[in-house]
Amino acid sequence: MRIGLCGYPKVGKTSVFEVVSGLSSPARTHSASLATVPVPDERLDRLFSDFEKAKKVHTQIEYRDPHSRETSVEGATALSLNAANAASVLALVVRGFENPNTPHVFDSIDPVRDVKLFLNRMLERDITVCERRVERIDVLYGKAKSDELARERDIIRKCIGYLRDNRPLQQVQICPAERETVRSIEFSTLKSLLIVLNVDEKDAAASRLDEITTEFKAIAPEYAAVVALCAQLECELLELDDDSRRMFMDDMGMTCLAQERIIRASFEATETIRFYTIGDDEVRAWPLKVGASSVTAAGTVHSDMARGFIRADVLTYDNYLKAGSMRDAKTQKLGRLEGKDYIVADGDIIEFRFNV
Ligand SMILES: Nc1nc2c(ncn2[C@@H]2O[C@H](COP(=O)(O)OP(=O)(O)O)[C@@H](O)[C@H]2O)c(=O)[nH]1
Ligand SMILES: [Mg+2]
Repeated sequence: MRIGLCGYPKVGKTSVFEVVSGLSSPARTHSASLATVPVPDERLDRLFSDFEKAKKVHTQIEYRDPHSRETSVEGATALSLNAANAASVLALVVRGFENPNTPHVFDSIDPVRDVKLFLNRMLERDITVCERRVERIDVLYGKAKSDELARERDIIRKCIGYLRDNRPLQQVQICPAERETVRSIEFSTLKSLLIVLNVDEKDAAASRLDEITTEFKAIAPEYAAVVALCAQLECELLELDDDSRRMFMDDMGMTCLAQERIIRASFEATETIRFYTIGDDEVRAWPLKVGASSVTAAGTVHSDMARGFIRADVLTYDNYLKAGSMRDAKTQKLGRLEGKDYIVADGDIIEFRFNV
């Protein structure tokens, strides 16, 4: 699961990246810094403490922070959207902090305005990408007519209609078959959206962050998740030892570190659930798209398991807790066998039966 940080210059993208990566030294490519972080998971912790396996494997998220010296609004926007290709989530960082040393590109602080403007840019970008593809299809169609191309062009034209109506593609119904037909296009408005509001030091207290988040959710696009933090303070906190950090946080009215909140919010923005497997040497959490079937889940673990799929032995996490242990759940017959069309639920503990 990949998340691309994007936004205007000097809003705190790199600071937010440092917060999520916990200041550990990230990998660098020529165009971006990359950090892979585990998604906190209480269910996995509990399962792990029960099974005494060698390894605990969390679901992971990769964050990308594009390197950019680009200072023009146009250039920086295009660059950050292009850098997010291959990411399934955009983390749009907007600025709520004042800092006279680094003025905002629009000279004033107005995060609501910035979200609106950036969303417009995303819509415009998607329209441009669509129009380019239609031009290309016209050329190809002129050479050799095909139903496939005609269908693709129809779907793209429909998308252009939505986009011109100011509707991000996340908010319209595109069926999986249509999505598959236009898979060559990286729509930015089809990605999940997490708005990361980088607030001023004076707004860093937990109660104030809650207020701001609630206010922001009301004006943000319906499909977006919202998380607020003061990136500057959070970076400073990460450098302190535990005791000093606790004192500093108490002074500022901060209750928990933003690192965990951002990672959780990122995961929640992706419409992904987690299922669990207990292997010979590891207890593991796996990400899965909401609505995916047990055979897709099997394929996530290993392609052989999907190919030779027989049954999924499913224990819900609630039943596991009720029984208190896996063995008791087995003797009480709380698990059930499911076929390949079973829609996996968040928290399912699954043993796949397969034969290859
Ligand atoms: N006062 C204040 N300054 C911040 C905050 N977050 C970032 N900055 C500063 O703003 C400048 C730009 O931040 P940076 O993370 O490099 O932004 P980017 O260009 O979006 O990657 C840096 O000088 C940061 O120290 C914040 O929460 N409060
Ligand atoms: Mg940066």
